[in-house]
Amino acid sequence: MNGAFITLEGVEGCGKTTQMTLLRDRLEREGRRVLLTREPGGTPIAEAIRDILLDPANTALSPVAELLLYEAARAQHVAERIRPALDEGAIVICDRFADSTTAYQGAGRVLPGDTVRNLHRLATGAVWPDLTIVLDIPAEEGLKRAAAARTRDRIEREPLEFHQRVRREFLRIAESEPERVKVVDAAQPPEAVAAAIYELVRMVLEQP
Ligand code: T5A
Repeated sequence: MNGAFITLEGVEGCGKTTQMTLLRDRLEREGRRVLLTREPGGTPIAEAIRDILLDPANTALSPVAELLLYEAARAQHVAERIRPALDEGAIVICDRFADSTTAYQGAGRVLPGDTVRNLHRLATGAVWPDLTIVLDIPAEEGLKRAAAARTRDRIEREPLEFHQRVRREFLRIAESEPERVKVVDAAQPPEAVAAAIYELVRMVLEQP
């Protein structure tokens, strides 16, 4: 069976973590080898960078430093974990990837899109998702869910308009790359979201 690189994206609290676990369990029941991982993070070095990025105390972090740290974490993650797993034929399911940088740092922080794209190329090499699923929900609903689940991190503390720009950017990316990026309504009950995701993944895995 072939490996594949699948990423889940969306605003805060859209349900990525919940859905990744359900998807992993279902694919493993079919006998497939699956790696679940996340960004920022996924390796010890990238997790250390994650701590800096999400620490609410780091209010002095500049937008450009933030962008470079997300890409630095990604470069390490791709080199150390994602690329080797794909080379071994695993299905890699990643909680956020480069589209999050386009949405949060590009649209959210209003940094230049061409700079962000060039950094993606540098950090990822030729590793790019076969399928990206955007779990779409209004930003205020996602923030409510996330706040109910745990303490707010540095990015979650941004104002609602920031998160609304992020949501619009994910939808724009999906519109501009309809082959790779699919949108699923994340306001549905978890089982319905899981069924929609599985169907999209199945279609990619069954491609010759
Ligand atoms: N970031 C990340 C950038 O700015 N740039 C980048 O390049 C990258 C990679 C990461 C932060 O970094 C930013 C984005 C983020 O701000 P994180 O802790 O990984 O931080 O945060 P999130 O990715 O947003 O993860 P969350 O845990 O907040 O949200 P999830 O994983 O989308 O949601 P989940 O599954 O934990 O669910 C949240 C709550 O909702 C419930 C769950 O039970 C849980 O309580 N829920 C539902 N409730 C009703 N209906 C459903 N369908 C539900 N699904 C889940």
